[in-house]
Amino acid sequence: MFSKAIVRTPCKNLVNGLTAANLGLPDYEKALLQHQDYIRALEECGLKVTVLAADDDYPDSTFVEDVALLTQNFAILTNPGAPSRKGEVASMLPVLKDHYQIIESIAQKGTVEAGDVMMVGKHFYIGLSERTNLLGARQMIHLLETHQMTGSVIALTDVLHLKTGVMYLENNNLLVSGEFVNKPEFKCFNRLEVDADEAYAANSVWINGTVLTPKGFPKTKKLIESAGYSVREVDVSEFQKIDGGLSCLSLRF
Ligand code: CIR
Repeated sequence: MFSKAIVRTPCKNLVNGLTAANLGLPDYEKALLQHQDYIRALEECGLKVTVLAADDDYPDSTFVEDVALLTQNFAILTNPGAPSRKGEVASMLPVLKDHYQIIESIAQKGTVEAGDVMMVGKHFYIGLSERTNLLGARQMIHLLETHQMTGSVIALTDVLHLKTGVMYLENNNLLVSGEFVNKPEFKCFNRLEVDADEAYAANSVWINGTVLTPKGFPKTKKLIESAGYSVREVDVSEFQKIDGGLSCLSLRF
């Protein structure tokens, strides 16, 4: 169960966020409204939400999930692989100090964006992507092992981050799309396969029994409901335009 979340208000400079999507520029006012509803959804799931101020120096800074990995006992500040995002880490440190006594870091040359890190109990799958390299993943596994947890790497080629295409919904249920459908590493899970034309919704988030799912993906909503979850839709269309998924808008712990 989670009790808290951290989010960061989108900045005006959001329109300059990194993207490979061909969906046009985000509408800032709409993004702000969507972000407010996202916060409401987290609160409906019982989370106390810390809302950080917008930071125009970093267009992608609303995607807080990428800059830290939060576990029950300790936190790890990451080292984003995207050069324009590295500076986001410094301002997360004082925030985490309010919640954690132990804060580890990924050191230079090793890169990790925590959108590539999927928690399954005390095990963490780490995607090797354009943003997360083997050196960073090994550092993270070492840190996890130091704290009685484990990690393993997963190769990926088609999506930005691991959790863009696969999400653990607890109770052994794994939402999978595209290249993750037949990954041998995930054979042990009850896989819920997201249709290719709704692949964006593979990034849905389990929070205390409810699954937050992006609005506008009816087949995936039904799929998740049929697995026994209640679903809360959140419209995140403006974040999708800059490759942002639902999960990357918050740190949950
Ligand atoms: C980026 O490319 O870094 C941002 N525009 C989107 C980050 C999305 N993060 C995530 O899926 N974990």
